Amino acid sequence: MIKRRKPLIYPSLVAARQNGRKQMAVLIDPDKLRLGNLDRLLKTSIDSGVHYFFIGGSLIVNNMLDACLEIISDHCEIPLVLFPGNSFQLSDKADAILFLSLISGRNPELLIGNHVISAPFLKASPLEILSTGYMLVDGGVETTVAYISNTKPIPAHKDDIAVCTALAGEMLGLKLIYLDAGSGAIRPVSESMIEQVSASVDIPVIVGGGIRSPEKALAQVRAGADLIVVGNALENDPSLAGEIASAIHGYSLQQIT
Ligand code: 1GP
Repeated sequence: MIKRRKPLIYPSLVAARQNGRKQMAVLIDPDKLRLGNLDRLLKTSIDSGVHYFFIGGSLIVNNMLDACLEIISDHCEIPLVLFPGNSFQLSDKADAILFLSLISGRNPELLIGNHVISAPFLKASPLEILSTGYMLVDGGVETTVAYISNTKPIPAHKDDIAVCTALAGEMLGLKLIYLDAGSGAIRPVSESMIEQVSASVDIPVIVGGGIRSPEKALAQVRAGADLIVVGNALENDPSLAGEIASAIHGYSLQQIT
């Protein structure tokens, strides 16, 4: 049996939801890595207290996954969570994996098929398995995930569909809900949808896609997001990670005091 390196992530996500402490993950696509930018992004993330790195992408262009995980874990103790675009993006060099079921879509391979294929590898690995109801929401532009997954996102204004989908995911035993407008979305998930979904379920709610400013991140945590994911906007401006993390820490402090 391989020993886990770091404390489990799920209890910390649940505790954060219960006590109103909001969290932030920086999404790194290993295939879009430019080493200069990665150094800056790591330094900013460490200095500003980013909670997690999510690692993954929709395509495998350079097969940099293991190298990326090694570089990050050589620099810091921030937990590394795989956010796999497909069942090839697996590595036991991470700490955990979002075991995503694409519950907004009706593609059986992404609801259960890929999970069957990867289950034996994951069972034997030291990875913490975070079963996640992954919900794509229309972000105003067709995203890579929507195209590759061959699924339609939930229309941006259909809060009721999002609520029912999240409820069904929770009832099926999924441990997290991830509302994603998709990387590079023009229109992030609406505050109204986040508010209604977050109020309907007890499990932690992750929100990502198109977040480009501390103001938008704050609006989303105020609406009920427990964990904000930011990727695309940091590729050209790693310092933004620090600004968004400060805003989220500031909000969490206000809730506690
Ligand atoms: C995408 O939620 C993530 O799956 C992050 O989106 O890259 O637009 O920040 P961005």
